[in-house]
Amino acid sequence: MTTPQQHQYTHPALAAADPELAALVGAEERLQAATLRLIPSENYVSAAVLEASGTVLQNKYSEGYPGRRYYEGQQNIDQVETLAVERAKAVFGVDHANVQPYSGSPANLAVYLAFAEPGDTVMGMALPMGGHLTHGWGVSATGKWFRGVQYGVRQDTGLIDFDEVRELALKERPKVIFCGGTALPRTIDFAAFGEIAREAGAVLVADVAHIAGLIAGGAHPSPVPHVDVISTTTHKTLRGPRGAMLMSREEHAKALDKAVFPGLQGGPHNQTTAAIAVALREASLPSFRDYAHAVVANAKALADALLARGFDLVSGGTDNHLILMDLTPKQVPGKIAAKALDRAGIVVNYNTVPYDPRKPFDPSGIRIGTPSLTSRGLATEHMDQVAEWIDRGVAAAGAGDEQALAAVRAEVADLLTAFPAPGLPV
Ligand code: DSN
Repeated sequence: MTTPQQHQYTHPALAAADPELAALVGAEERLQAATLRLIPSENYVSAAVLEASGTVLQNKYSEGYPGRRYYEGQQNIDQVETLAVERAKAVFGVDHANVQPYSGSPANLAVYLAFAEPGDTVMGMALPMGGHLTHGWGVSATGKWFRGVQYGVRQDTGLIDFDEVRELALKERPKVIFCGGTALPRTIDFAAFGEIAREAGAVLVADVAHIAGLIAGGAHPSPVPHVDVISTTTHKTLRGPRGAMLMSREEHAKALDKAVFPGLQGGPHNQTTAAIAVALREASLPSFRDYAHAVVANAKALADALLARGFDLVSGGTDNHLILMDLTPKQVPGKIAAKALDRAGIVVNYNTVPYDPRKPFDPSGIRIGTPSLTSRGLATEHMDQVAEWIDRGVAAAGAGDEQALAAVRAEVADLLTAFPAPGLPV
């Protein structure tokens, strides 16, 4: 049981004012330090990003945009937001950036508000194929308020079939097409999507939330020459705070800005904007390029080590930070494997695989990725060990062997002591 005193050195005011909450923060710090975090959409932000997101910028209202606010006292806030915007433009090579969306789903909703009317046809990748809820999937507002048509991947290859995408786009004539997703292990062919969107007369949106850091670091091709809008969260491979950005050519700047505010949101979260600015500064440094390439090298090495142990990887491997595994051949359902791995100190999420015969809440697969372990400094030479732990964990899940899971947990924690996580107390 954590006592608040153990953590007073990191959050003294919090520990004094609210020991119960401070204890939970301390427990989470220890959990993040001692476990191998493989959820591909998670990461460790730097201490500088953490500090920026916990500043007095929190106290300020600033509806509007720099130089055009509805509240006074913006002498510093305007500069904070301008820094974030200018850094986003420089890192991604775009004309325009809006750093105010609260997160990825509101950012995508703003895109619809800018370019479509309720009832219009919109197109994106189906959620169980690797897309995102907000790409027009039925249970999301985007699938309820718009007519969502969905493409997928081929069953035999696990890859997007561009003949199918073209045929669907030309038949359905969507106003907006989304490319990108949440469980795509392969490079996104933005040029192919661009050609189809132009033929269909659609606005093309690249949702690069998962791969934004890889793009910034030159480890994934940039969508900029091929798409109308780029939507991204800032907290995945980009390693910033939980937030989002919309980027575009100048011609779409007004429509996007108007959609974010006043279309959907009120005051921007200035402490988050500041932390985004810090993360973007970090992303402009040579060390970030090394990190982005290391994320991919680690994922490829991990995929090879898993394949060597008989794991079935969707599309046969990975080009990026993410690996999607179908555990059917191992005869362990994804949820049972994910929960057992959690007990073994390896944090993953259960996930549908394309054409999954099981349900989303009890699917066949698990999804893993290498951003967090790379941020801790683990390298390709460690990936065989990681694959071995996953293999033992999945086997122990099938056999109900809690002792084996505990043994893996101890080994994981032991290795990780040599790789302190950014932003966490040592
Ligand atoms: N929740 C994010 C992910 O894990 O990929 C997508 O929104």
